[in-house]
Amino acid sequence: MPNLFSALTSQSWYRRQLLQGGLIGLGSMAIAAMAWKNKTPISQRLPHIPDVETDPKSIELNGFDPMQVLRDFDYGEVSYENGQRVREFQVEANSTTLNLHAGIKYVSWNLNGRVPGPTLRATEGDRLRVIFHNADGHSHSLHFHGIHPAEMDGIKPVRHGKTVTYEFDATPYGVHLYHCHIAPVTRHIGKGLFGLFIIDPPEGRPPADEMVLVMGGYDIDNDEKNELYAFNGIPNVFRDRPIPVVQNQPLRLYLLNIIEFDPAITFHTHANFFQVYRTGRTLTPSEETDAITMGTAERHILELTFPFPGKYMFHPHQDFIAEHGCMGFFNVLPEQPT
Ligand SMILES: [Cu+2]
Repeated sequence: MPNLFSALTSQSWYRRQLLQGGLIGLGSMAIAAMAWKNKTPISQRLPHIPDVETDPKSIELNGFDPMQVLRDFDYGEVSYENGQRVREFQVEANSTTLNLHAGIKYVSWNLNGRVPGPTLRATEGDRLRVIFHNADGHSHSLHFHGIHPAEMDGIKPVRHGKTVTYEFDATPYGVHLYHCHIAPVTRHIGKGLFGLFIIDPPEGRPPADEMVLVMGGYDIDNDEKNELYAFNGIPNVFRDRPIPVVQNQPLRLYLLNIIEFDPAITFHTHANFFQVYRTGRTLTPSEETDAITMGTAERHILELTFPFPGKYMFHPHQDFIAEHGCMGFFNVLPEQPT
């Protein structure tokens, strides 16, 4: 039985985030120390991250576990050049078979063996160096959203066995995405070649239990319609294994819609409202709602806190999509008395 309220785990997790984000300093350590004693407002307290066990069956069936994808941020290998922080990322395209449903095997094209690919994360102003190796049989590329020169836009095919380096500065802060941009893009994205690309503002954001939710669709029979949908790559995982979170604790969702063929969908949370930071481009929320409409490639930061323990559903309100795999629950665990 895992210790769901492991202070040590949460502290080390948060410290690691600070270190990897390059934000650590005496000030933030002081905030951390005070917050741990609950002497600061809830918005500045350290998050309690429930331990989540990896599902060996998911690894065996698909090569990855969507529950791991949830809170996994890749900060790259950090170095400094001429006073600028450089983050170097390794991304490899390949093909793997996913078990999307009982009896439905699907050959995905993916990045680093998972759908979505790694969540690349940097701070505004960092230099990004993304080393992309194409180990797959088809030509692919990595096209980043954000602002960068044309030659780094990632629309040229990278052939099987070739390696290219995309290099540019991280700007503007927000929640972005990257994806393969080889035609037909519907097919290359639909088969799994996409991921989130988070650029933190220089001043950071308040502590929260942060997680990644990527909504994707699968056109199993090549009829240009999706038959299955998923959060983080595998249908119904968070329906069958609700995401543990803690009562009265801020949650920050980095949410992307990368569903092809369906022009737009919504994202809805049960029994709660969330704050919306459109494209993550603001530090204060612009809207509060419980259902937000997102076209393909739209992404937002959503923040919410559950005041009551229990299981709460989340899903697109195009209910066909929810009923075909894009549905999950938060399992809100009671807050421990302090
Ligand atoms: Cu591709």
